[in-house]
Amino acid sequence: MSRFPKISWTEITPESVYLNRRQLMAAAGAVLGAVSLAACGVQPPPAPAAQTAPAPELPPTATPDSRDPVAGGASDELGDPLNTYEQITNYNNFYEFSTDKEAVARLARDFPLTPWTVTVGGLVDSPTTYDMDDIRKLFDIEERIYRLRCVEAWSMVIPWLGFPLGKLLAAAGPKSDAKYVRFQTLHNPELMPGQRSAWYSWPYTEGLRLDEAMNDLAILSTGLYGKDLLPQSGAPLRLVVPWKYGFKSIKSIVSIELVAEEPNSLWMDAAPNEYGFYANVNPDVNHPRWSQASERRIGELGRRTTLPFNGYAEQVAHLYDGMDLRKNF
Ligand SMILES: Nc1nc2c(c(=O)[nH]1)N[C@H]1C(S)=C(S)[C@@H](COP(=O)(O)O)O[C@H]1N2
Ligand SMILES: [Mo]
Repeated sequence: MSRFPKISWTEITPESVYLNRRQLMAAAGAVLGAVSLAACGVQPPPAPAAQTAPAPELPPTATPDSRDPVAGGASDELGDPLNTYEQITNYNNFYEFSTDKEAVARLARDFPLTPWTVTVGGLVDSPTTYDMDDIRKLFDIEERIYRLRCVEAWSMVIPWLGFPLGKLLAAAGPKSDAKYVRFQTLHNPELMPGQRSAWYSWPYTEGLRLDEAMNDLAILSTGLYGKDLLPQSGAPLRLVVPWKYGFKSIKSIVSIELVAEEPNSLWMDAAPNEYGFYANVNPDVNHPRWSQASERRIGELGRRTTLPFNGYAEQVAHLYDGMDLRKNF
């Protein structure tokens, strides 16, 4: 599907030297160990984010002609302008650093990004440990302009750099009993002070059904606005699933595991009545404490109507044929 333009990656990184995939696999070493899901046994109290109304918003900071020159004047396929680099990198949900969206960038500034490895394991033929250089060499990085719709009812338009998650999964070779994909963020309370909070079942985990994960829209992102990701955006590698609420787009991933059963997520643990496994953007199903019918685009006054599947129904609605999307929220 090429409704999204490819950018000339040569402008961003030197011509890649492609590793022989088998050499890489051989070098990758041992299988991902069994990662135990944080089962605190204790039911964490409802999350702060889940207790407050939709968070206060940034004042509009940009006019259309102050956009970053890298993608100057560009818009998404609906004609909506991109949010600015400034907005995208200074208004972040990343609870490992802070629950204050405007404090995350500062608190994450010194988060070390090297060395960084991502293990791909579980029910796969070829378990692999990648470092970020491997990933940048093996997968063609392209630009994808996507809307990001937070469950708190704000949204942005972001020009990501990344590659289809499905390509990485195909390289691992899912076994026939693999039905879901489970993602995990780094767990290191020394580097991520928010992880000292006992309110959540760290590390942050998320999951997708395998067919969702294989959909071309689901990407692993390494950058935005033509630059490598900054820590606050989930560097060095984060998921972006544009038809689901933003919390599914897990940041700073260290583990991707193919599993047989529907995995739990941090948000399902924290407030199962508020955050379901599917979390598809759905204006017809309200959050228990606020409406999902409309949203505020950061940088704009007023509200916009929220679109089913965040405007990507044509590409993804078929994944849910026959499902009750009120029950499977
Ligand atoms: N590890 C981790 N990933 C995360 C979060 C988080 O707190 N921790 N927040 C999620 C939420 S609620 C949203 S809306 C998006 C925000 O992404 P952005 O800050 O790049 O806009 O990241 C998601 N991924
Ligand atoms: Mo969110």
